[in-house]
Amino acid sequence: MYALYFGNMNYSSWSLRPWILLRHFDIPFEAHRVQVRGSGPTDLHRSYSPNGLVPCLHVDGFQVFDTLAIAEFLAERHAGLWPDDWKARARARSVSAEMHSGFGALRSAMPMNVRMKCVGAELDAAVAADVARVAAVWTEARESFATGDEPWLFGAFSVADAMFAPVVWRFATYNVDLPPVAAAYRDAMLGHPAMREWEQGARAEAQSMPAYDAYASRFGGLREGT
Ligand SMILES: N[C@@H](CCC(=O)N[C@@H](CS)C(=O)NCC(=O)O)C(=O)O
Repeated sequence: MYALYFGNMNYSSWSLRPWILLRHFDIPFEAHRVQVRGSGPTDLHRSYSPNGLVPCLHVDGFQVFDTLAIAEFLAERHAGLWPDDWKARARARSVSAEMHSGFGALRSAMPMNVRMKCVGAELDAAVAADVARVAAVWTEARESFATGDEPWLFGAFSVADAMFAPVVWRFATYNVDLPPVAAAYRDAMLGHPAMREWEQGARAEAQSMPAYDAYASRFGGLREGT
């Protein structure tokens, strides 16, 4: 039996990735939601996660930590988490690794904050470059590798979709303009039942982190009615 230790649904972007993967593939798990502080590793997290961070997956008590390792571990045990075609699979792995190690400007300028819907604002050059790269990754995946009718990056839902799920929230939250193929993919992801479930979970959380909520002022304030 799996147990997933994950952070606040509103703020913990890394936590969303294994959570949506488990949900999409209907893999049962015990959910252990913990509070993140918005900083680095802590002794509290070390009590259930060796690197002091969430997410961490427990498998019959054994701890698998770091998002990409959790995804690879699950892909070894459950069919269909990576695309079947070798080129699509290689590209899905490349962009998942790129997401895991890159996009620092985007990540620090737009922390995930699912509840917060901003008006939007012009992006600085480094952030705009990251947004353009994500849009290019999504567009290439959809146009060159997605087969069949499903709307996900490589056709069938894969680890790559899970890796970019928090970026979908960032683009929606901070109202970032996207080219058409990337915008259609964002909208498909926003309609995914597990993304809706994650949003409901985020909205029901009592904890707020003022330092992150303050980012709204850099993005034109909150949209009316949100
Ligand atoms: N490289 C790690 C990053 C994990 C990470 O930074 N997790 C954050 C939450 S999103 C955390 O646990 N921070 C400690 C805290 O804020 O309390 C991974 O891929 O899982």
